[in-house]
Amino acid sequence: MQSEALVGVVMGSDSDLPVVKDCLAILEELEIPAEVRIMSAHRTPAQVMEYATQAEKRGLKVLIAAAGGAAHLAGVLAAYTLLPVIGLPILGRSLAGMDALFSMVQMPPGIPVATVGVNNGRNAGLLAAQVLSLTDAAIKERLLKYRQSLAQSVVEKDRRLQGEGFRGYSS
Ligand code: RP5
Repeated sequence: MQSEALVGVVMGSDSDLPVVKDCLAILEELEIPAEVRIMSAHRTPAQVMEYATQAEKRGLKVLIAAAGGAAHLAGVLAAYTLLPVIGLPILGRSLAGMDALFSMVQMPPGIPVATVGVNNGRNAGLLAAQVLSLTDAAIKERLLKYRQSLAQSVVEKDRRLQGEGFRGYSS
């Protein structure tokens, strides 16, 4: 089925949703159509394969894979598509998220996964937006405005710090 979405966000479990929400929120803020699915490299491997092999034909341009633990989701998606795959490692019940981080970032040569920090859903969305901005001037413009707003907030904090001093300043 053809998709309106440009970004396909896949998470290994609904327990990943609190982090994935940050990713979906920034995509929404940047007006980038995205779809979100629950699929597991371990529990529903056939669906993951089907999704990845159809993704490009359906019109998706970038995939984001969120998973925790022995997080193979991003790597398996990447194995079945030439679309760029962004890995979003989720902090699990042990090992401080290092298990998921290494599972994604340490892909063997040949099948890369562009991995963001543990639980950094916002960066996963932004990186997807930057990929899309290479061929979409409107998205690029919105990303530039986003960067300007980030800079502005630092400038305002500094101004407040200078006025209130470090003892009076509350972050
Ligand atoms: C991974 O296992 C999921 O991405 C999730 O982060 C983790 C735990 O899944 P649940 O047991 O909460 O469903 O596949």
